[in-house]
Amino acid sequence: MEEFAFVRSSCNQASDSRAVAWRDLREWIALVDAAGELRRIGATVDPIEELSAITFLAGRTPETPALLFDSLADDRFGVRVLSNMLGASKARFAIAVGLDPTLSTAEMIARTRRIMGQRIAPVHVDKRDAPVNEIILRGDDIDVTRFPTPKFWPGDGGRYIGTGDVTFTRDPASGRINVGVYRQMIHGKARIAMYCSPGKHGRLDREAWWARGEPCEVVAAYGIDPVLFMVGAQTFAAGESELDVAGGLMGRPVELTDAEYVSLPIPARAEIVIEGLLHQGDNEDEGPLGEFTGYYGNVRAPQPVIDVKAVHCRRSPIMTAALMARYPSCEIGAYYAIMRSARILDDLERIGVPGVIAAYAHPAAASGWGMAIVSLKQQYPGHAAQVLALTAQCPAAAYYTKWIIAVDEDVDPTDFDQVMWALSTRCNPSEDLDLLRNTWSTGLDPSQYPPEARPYGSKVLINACKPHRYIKEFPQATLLRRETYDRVAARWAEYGFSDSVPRLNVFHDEK
Ligand SMILES: Cc1cc2nc3c(=O)[nH]c(=O)nc-3n(C[C@H](O)[C@H](O)[C@H](O)COP(=O)(O)O)c2cc1C
Ligand SMILES: [Mn+2]
Repeated sequence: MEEFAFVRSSCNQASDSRAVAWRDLREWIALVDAAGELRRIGATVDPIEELSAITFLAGRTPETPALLFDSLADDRFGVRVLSNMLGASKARFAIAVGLDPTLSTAEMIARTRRIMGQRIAPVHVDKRDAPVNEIILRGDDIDVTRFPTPKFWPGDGGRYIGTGDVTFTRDPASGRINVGVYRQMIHGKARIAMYCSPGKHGRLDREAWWARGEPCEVVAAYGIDPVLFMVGAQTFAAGESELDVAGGLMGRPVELTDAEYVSLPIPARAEIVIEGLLHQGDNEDEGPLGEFTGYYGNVRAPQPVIDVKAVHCRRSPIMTAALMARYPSCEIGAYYAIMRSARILDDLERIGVPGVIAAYAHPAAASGWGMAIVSLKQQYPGHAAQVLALTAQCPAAAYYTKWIIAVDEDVDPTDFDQVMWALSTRCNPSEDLDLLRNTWSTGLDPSQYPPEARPYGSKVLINACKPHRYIKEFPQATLLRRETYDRVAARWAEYGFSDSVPRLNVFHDEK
């Protein structure tokens, strides 16, 4: 059980000498290729619906490698597209953050808590040393429509250059640089509409600039390494820069360099970067886009446009494209589940509730947003109900999550079969379910009508722990004796099994 235990994660500085073995997307691709985690597709592929169809079909299992499309129809610049970069793969997440890819999901969550608590500030490199400056386009030379940009789903509103992207904005008051993943649809040679939902930091920054009567500077990268992408996709505190979190996760600083037009820095080793301005009132119709829910999201509506002032790219740049679809074909997969689960455990530890062992937000539940499962060692009456209520509303889990399930310490939340067993044998629905109403949710959840009701959600708290009142009388689970397990494990090959013996965490207890 040790690997499920809380790992203290309160250190705020780099406290180990661990640094990842890659510096940018290309070096990371070389590592995943060497690990058998990359498939190159040499056939010429149409970025309009064919690239996404291949990604969707190939991605129907979590083991599918990342897909590097070397040849796109009608492309004259040698652009390549990487899809399923991280997807549902634990191994590629591990390679990105320098963890052992063979760790179990529960172990990865524990290690992720440790490294996600570290902060390393970015470093500045000279413009001339920045690979992203191999090609720089300004003024009339800018034409983003020449990139072989995917259209993913038949009903999408256009070509989405920004899906596997990151966007930098600055808070005018504090100077903090935010990194967010916000979708971006092409409208013209130098016009890209960006959708940022209410409350997102990029949107708060933009509104703060406009309130001062000034345009909002943005930098967006459309070919980016997996760690900046992952931290851009997670919610950190509004005042915190995801650049420092990325540095902590990598064990080395993010490299930034000066831009051509805006005062924001640009990521020095990115593949494709644009700089531009968001002017208040300059909008274009944007959307819809097939989303992580498996449905088209918001209807077509006016969104602010990036007025592109400069384009930077490497030669034969690699665009990162994130397919949004039902798990496991979705780019919000294993890494998101691991990081969200780590953050839920951080929140519960900060609140100080005792006995919490593990947590998991399974990616099949709408990319980890739909469900959170927490295991605990029940220590007092009402303990499970307390853990359920706190999990439901802690900052890391409150958004969207509809199903909050508590299980005992002998049930591994990362193993759906075990959770189903607990739900079916320890939960009595007439006693063990509670409802929360009018909770924080999203317009992308299509389960409520009329649609205007949607930003408000509801949550069910499911106590699938042994009933605490009868915990002493509750039947013992059928478990192996430790000695028997050890004896059988030692003879496993002798019996003719070629695989390794299954690991067990709990054994028969004589008392
Ligand atoms: C592939 C992908 C696409 C996303 N698209 C959007 C989007 O279009 N608009 C949005 O507001 N959030 C989107 N998100 C979620 C945000 O990136 C996420 O909420 C993140 O926390 C935003 O950063 P912030 O907390 O600094 O605002 C997307 C996430 C991923 C992984
Ligand atoms: Mn942020």
